[in-house]
Amino acid sequence: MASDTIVAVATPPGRGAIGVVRVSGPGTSELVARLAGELPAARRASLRTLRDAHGEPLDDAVVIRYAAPASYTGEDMAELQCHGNPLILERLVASACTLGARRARPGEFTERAYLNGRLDLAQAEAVADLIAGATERAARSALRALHGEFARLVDDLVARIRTARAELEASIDFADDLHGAELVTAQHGMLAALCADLDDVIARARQGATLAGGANVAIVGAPNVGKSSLLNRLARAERAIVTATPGTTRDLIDVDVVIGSVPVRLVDTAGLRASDDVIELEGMRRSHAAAARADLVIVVGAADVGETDLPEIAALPAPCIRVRNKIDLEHGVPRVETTARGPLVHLSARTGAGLELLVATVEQTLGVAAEEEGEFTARARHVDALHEARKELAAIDDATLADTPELAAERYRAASAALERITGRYDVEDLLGDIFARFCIGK
Ligand SMILES: Nc1nc2c(ncn2[C@@H]2O[C@H](COP(=O)(O)OP(=O)(O)OP(=O)(O)O)[C@@H](O)[C@H]2O)c(=O)[nH]1
Ligand SMILES: [Mg+2]
Repeated sequence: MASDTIVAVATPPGRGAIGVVRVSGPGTSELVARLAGELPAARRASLRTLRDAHGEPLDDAVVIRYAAPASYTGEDMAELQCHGNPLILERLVASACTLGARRARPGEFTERAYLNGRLDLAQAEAVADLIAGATERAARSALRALHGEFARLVDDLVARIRTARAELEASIDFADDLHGAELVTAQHGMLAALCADLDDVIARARQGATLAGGANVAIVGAPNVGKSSLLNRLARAERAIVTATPGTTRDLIDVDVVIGSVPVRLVDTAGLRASDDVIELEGMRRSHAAAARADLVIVVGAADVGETDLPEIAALPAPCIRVRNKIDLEHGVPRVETTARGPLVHLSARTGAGLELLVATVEQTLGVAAEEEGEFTARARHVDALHEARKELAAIDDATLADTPELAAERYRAASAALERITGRYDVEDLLGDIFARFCIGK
């Protein structure tokens, strides 16, 4: 438990009908009693005139007090609902500081909730995602993560890894209890099921990370194919200059848009072609860099420009969607073609025909096509930790199990440690309990 009491304005900056000041920590009751003249009952909305240390009235406020541990942070807490004037709120915070509180750091209320076991780490992160959610779907998914759906999946995997490890370690210590081949078969079964379920969680977490954190999408292609026109279409604003002159865009132009249900940072780039103009060359260098950084690259060609080969694009690590633009010039029909080099969307940035097909293809390629039951938001660090655990499990093979079970056990330990970093539950080893609980007394 923290020993100091923190205070902060909890509502957004600016004027509004109501502004809320939050207080948390052991000094809350005394502080509220000083401000409100007496201590209001817990969990009841009480109208009080708040006064500063000199008895000067600050504001009339609705005071709600929470007694530890039944509060967001797990500590004594109070919410003071004032009139939403930033000057009033600032005076109230300053008065609280005079009376012994200190200003909270960003996220400190949630940090305390985690430290006091009210939330696990993934849930604490979901709180931030819920607040930041750029789309309705992201907000819904963040709420599911906050309700612990993601943490439950991780906890379940950790429990199963521990069981597998406990059984393996038991067989090391009591070598004659289990026949070697039987052990390998049993471990095989557990490992296969674990890896399959872990892969499923990885796919879902990756999707959750895209929903919460968004994706970087670069638009590249030859000059004059309509890259900037496409960006403007998707941004629903004339953000980039469009002209009939090839080589119009010289620098990177990025806009934040929502494509389908994904927050996307969309980057328009300079057209790629042979050139000896220094400005254009620098622009192209940036185009390549943007494509290399992107989570998804949209490679644009056009009906009137002819097929241009961009070999350097083919080598990119990110998935590509190809676009054939300006189908209005060839009386083409909007459609998605499946090609050996990935999906090819026929559309017109000028008329907007086929744009919805591009949106759907982007969602599909980013793996967030349809909202799924139980979808949750996640972070890149969660995906990394899941991959790390997967790598450890993948390294446990028959030879390791049979010849060096200690090494296999160590890999199990590393895998669960990686997973427990997601929820922040990685602490003391209680594996011994796990092991011996599986034996009967006297054995
Ligand atoms: N008919 C038709 N013209 C288009 C379409 N999209 C873009 N254009 C035209 O194509 C020309 C080039 O468009 P831009 O969007 O500037 O092309 P860009 O790929 O950004 O070109 P650079 O910046 O030079 O690399 C402009 O005259 C646009 O009006 C389309 O769908 N149909
Ligand atoms: Mg352009």
